[in-house]
Amino acid sequence: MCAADPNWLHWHQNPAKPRYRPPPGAVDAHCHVFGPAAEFPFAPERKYTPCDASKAQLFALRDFLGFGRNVIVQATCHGKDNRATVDAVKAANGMARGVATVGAEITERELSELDAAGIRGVRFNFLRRLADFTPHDVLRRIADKVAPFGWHVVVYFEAPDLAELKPLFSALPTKVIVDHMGRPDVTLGPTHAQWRAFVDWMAADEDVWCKVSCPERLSVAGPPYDDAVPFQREIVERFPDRVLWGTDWPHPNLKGHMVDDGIVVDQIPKFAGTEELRRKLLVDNPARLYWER
Ligand code: 0GY
Repeated sequence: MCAADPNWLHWHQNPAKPRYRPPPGAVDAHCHVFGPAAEFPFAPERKYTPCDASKAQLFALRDFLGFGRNVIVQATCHGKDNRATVDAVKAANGMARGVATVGAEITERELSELDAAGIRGVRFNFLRRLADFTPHDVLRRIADKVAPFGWHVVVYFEAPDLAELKPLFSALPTKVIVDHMGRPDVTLGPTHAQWRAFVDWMAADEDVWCKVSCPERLSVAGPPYDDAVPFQREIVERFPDRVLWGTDWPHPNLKGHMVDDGIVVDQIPKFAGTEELRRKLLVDNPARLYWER
């Protein structure tokens, strides 16, 4: 099954082999599996219907790009039904961890089962086109439930919404991992108050981590997405121990052009300029967050 919207592109079938070779054990810390719908139906409340993207296809991409591990993140099209994510994490034999989406009704027993399967966090989506916002008190109750498991909270929001959401996020009893740098408007440039507010928040709160991912969603210049690099570089250099990176495969909701996963891998050395920064970004940080407790 694939998107009904004719402008929505299928994920890249033939990505370039990256010239950059990630270090051994490198983690693609933001990717998804979609269905297959025949086995794992999409959520009735979803706001988009993606193309199937199976665990076998994800693992093949991982190997092709030179990565060793994945963090598979529940996407909104599967709602709170985490079966596809859990199935993929289990099938990876320790080479994947997962981030789930749950409601406040989740029980300790269900959380234990997810934990045993390899889930290490819960995700909340604050993009209006993707999901209905979780009320703040509900998010807080869920965070209180997952904190004893050593899990973290993953949040996806757009830059103009940070001011309103920041007090909620900073009061949580867990680490907070921000998807795609909080989606800055790159046309405003890295000196703009909106981006400074995000960097200042990271500087003030050591529990905030950031995925320097999705240049293809932020860029207006197009591939190889050089206009996103100053934003990625600033975060990697200032907060080298609190950054993650991911492909975002299979890139739901992309219109205009489909990203080539090889090109985003080749972008990594542009914003993580040393071996040490790249090792922290791709190996040490995700290993600490997802494989050690
Ligand atoms: C991403 C980005 C998007 C989709 C989702 O959960 C989702 O559906 O996060 C998007 O459309 O920007 O991280 O996959």
